[in-house]
Amino acid sequence: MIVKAIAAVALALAASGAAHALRPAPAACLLLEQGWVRAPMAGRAMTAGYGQLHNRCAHTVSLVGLHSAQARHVELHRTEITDGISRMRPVPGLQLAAGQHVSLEPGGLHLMLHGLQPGVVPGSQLELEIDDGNGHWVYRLPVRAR
Ligand SMILES: [Cu+2]
Repeated sequence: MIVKAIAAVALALAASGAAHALRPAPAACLLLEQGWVRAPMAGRAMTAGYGQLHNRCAHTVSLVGLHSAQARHVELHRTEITDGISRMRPVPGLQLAAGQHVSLEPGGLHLMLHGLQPGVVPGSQLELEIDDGNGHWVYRLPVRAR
């Protein structure tokens, strides 16, 4: 569930005077459903996040940016098995076709969070901001042991 849309709602509110009807805020194209973050191992400042990305718009949408105030940077990674060795590689500029679902799951595509703040522990929440080119959408993802 999207908990707030930072820029979009603020702009919509600023643009609507008291005498004008409130314009509907732009809607998110990309939704992250069932999102969660794996609690980092003790002493580690990185971890992964998962969920289902869904483009509910009728056109192709790019994942423009990922940010969290609780991590130095967030990127999209893909786990690949090469010669029996599991490696993770950054995936720049993911695009989803109209209506497409993409699963972020262990062993596949995932969110990679680097430089985590100390409070990211089981039972806490991590705020993740997704920029889909249509706005910045903020999610609060539960942090779980698994
Ligand atoms: Cu990774």
